[in-house]
Amino acid sequence: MLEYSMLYPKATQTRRAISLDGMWKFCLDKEGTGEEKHFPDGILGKDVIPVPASFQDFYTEKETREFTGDVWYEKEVFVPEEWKGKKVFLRFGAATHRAAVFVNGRKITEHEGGFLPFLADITETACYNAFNKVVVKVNNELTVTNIPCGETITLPDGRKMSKPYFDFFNYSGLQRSVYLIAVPTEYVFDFDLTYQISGRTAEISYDIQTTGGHDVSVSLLDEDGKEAASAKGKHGALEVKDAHLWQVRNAYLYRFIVRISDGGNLIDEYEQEIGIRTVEVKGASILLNGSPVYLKGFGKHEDSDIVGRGFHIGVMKRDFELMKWIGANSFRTAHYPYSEEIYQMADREGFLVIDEVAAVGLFESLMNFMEANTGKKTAFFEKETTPVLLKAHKKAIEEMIARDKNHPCVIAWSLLNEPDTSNEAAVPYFKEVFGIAHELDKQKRPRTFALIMNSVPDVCKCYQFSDIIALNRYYGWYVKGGYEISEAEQLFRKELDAWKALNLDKPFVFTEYGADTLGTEHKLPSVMWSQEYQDEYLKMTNEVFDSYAFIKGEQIWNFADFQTTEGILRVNGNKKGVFTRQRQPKDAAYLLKKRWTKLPLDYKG
Ligand code: GCB
Repeated sequence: MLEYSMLYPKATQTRRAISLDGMWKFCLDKEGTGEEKHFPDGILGKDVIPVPASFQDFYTEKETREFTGDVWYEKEVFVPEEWKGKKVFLRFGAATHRAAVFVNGRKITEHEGGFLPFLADITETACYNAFNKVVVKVNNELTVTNIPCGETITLPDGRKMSKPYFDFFNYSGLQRSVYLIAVPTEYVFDFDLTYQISGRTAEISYDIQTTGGHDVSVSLLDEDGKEAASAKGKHGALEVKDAHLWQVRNAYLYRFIVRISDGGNLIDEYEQEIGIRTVEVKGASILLNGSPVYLKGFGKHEDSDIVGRGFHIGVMKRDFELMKWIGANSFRTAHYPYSEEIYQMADREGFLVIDEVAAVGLFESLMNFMEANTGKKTAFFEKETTPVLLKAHKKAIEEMIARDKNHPCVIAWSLLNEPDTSNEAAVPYFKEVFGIAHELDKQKRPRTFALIMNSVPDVCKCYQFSDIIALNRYYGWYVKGGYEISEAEQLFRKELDAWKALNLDKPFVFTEYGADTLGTEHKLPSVMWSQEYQDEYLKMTNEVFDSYAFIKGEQIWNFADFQTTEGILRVNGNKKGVFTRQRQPKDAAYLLKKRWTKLPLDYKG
């Protein structure tokens, strides 16, 4: 059972939502003694920083960028007098990776996990008609007991350092929007929708949770604002005649409105845009509204200059425009649930989203994806601490599904990225993780996880859990790159033949493939890292994709270049982007545009 409502903050007739985005006071806590120094009553210094944003890339000192430990935020927040008698919350879109929230010196709540929202109930603590001091301690240390996994080491001079088991910079802070919200004491807490379509009629079954016993009614408005259906009761069904379906890159959004009332008095009202669509896996097909779809698109990151992993509304817009331009229809939220506004945009633009929980780095080594080929014996899921990790992982899945389940764009859950599946110890872990996703999602969306390159048929103990087999493969890059690319192709086909021989009768999607490419580099004939090689690599890969009927999607790694930890394998970041970090096309973008704008939606259907 959820601790708090995950519904997106919205002002309605009965609710208020005030954005607290903007400048917040900020300081690092180098000694980790903020509490002793009474930071909850007010933090040190006069520095201010934008929220939402990662704190790292604003500063010119490397010590700040690489800082690992506690950072503190503070803001004066006015709570209106007329909110007395309502429930008042602070809502954090995310605090990476964990946070403690204090109001007027009192600790209100803590939250673990850096990519999902949480509420701090300040109804009792807030001073009304007055300013309140909100202080947030955010900690960005990596551990093996929370996701994403990594380590925090201490350098000889005593400074802490993050050692991610994953390939993206450990950006952190208040990276998403913060709201002050007020809702009635009896309010809409959560709802689930499921769809059935027969001919031109759709049935929307709904299940609403409120915090009280008063009557509930629901109403559905079409895009012209006309009522398409209505019903009474917390549970029931709406019949929509001549339903407009939510289709790929052709979205139709209805407004779903829930009201609680006491006779003629409105107690609470909430509304959300929804799309009528079904999604299922049948044999080797992914079906949307009963018709096969082929996924074209990207593994992405929330990553851009200056704001790091901070949500940036302009970057989001540019990314969607580029995805439309190139002919993409889908993306995976690698490697964590993204900002909620991105799903709202995907709903509006008709993109298919594989929603990934932050379970990345579940492998026993640093830059683990590189060591996967070395045969090093690993047993990640056999640690003493595994049960603690599992608990955190399941909680994150619960929060992700609660947050995202009513987005039409979400067509599948990705429950892990590149875990260690070479050992039987992974099996009971997977059972739990896949089980909880199935249980919590009333739409029973397909579940998947991205298989690391050594997870081939005779090694991987867990692919049977997946409804869609998702492969991350780098033949022609990590395996036999450059002049050896013809051998890479042979090995690639050999692996796919082995999968084919299993006759799994499931769809396969490539959730990663790609080659690092410098936007500045041209070379004829090609060398690895040049734009010519990225094209050569893609031509080979695309031919392989086209020769196997069970491959039902291609999501290249990555949409854009992104920041990673520094090291000899990365030239100031991962350069596998089809676009640069500044969102300009590399040559490969034109090659993909040519291919993707031609491939029909039901390709190989
Ligand atoms: C992977 C990881 C991804 C890396 C990518 C790469 O397998 O899932 O996080 O960035 O490879 O470029 O090496």
